[in-house]
Amino acid sequence: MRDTAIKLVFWLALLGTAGMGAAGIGWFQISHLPKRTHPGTHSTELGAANPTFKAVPPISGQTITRRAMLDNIAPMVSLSGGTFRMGSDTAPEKDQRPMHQVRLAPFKMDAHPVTNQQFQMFVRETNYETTAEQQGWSFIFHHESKAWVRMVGVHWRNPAGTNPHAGLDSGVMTAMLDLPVVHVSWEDAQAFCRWAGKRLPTEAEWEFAAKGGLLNVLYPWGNQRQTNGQYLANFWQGRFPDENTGADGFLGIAPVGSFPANPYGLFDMGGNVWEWCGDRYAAEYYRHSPLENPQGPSAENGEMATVARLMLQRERGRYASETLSGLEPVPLRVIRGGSFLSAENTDAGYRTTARGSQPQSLSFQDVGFRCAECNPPKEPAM
Ligand SMILES: [Ca+2]
Repeated sequence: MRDTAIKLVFWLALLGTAGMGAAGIGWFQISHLPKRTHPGTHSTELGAANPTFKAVPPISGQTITRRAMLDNIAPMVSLSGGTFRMGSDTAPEKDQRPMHQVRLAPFKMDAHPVTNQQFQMFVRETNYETTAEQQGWSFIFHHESKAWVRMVGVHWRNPAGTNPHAGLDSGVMTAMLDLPVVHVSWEDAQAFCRWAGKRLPTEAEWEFAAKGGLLNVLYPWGNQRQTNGQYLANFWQGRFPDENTGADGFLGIAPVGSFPANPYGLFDMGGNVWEWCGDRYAAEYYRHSPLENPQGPSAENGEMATVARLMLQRERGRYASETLSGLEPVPLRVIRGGSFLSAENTDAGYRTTARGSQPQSLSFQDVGFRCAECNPPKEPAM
């Protein structure tokens, strides 16, 4: 199944027959991330269907002070760069082929995904509103219907949709501070990075970092899913979506750094939350990506999620096109690392070479990000 599992396929349907008690709910089922969410979530009617694009805050003279505060709670790791082999000729997904040589300049990467505490700093300073907050919904995996649903009222401060009071101020509950921020679109991640004086990692940087200097390592922690009987990352044990054994100690998202770092000193490079990369996504990109510091396909060559593309799925299953009639074509951006909802029988996204993608203006309960920067630093280009 994995040869098709990593591909992004949208199904749009009415959920009125799915037993959720709310007719007219549109939903996507995304085959590479079929997941179960927290129990107790309830779907309500949809918000606006068309995500809003936002301007990012400009870099100001406050950046240096801000960086000092950020570095205190979010250290970065210096990576030497150099040459490595990217991709896989043996993985079932064709978008990982061919394995090819890449040479990277030195760079720095956040030691762990951006946390709610960091994102809260950003929001309090800028009054930034995320895509999910603007459009009024975000994606959650609904375990009863076994599908991804757009759930009203879900955003980074209310990730499970269970707190009706979330959002009354810009804060999050103390217990959430060390969790990776989720329900952030690629555009939200870009805005945070600009504010922090950083940028998103490229996909090549992400894979280089995940491998930790190990040759062709399957997972960031080694070549076996368990080490001495222990799981070294937060992913899904059991057959998704029916059984989540929590054998790694976490049924949902884990605080960052709950598991050992990889040899480069980077935490959570496999599992916990998917992470946005700067690159556009194209399944064929590795066939012609450059040797030096690849940045992903151009705007012309990157794949898009469009109404037309969704319409193509019409013959394959149930959907209601009406709810998305306002959608504009949106670039797909790379996501990496898998999440707490990634399982061996689905995407196994925690493999170092596994590629995922999502439309840049959508947000999900298991997609976050971490920042990178050139070393020595320079003005972010993205
Ligand atoms: Ca887990």
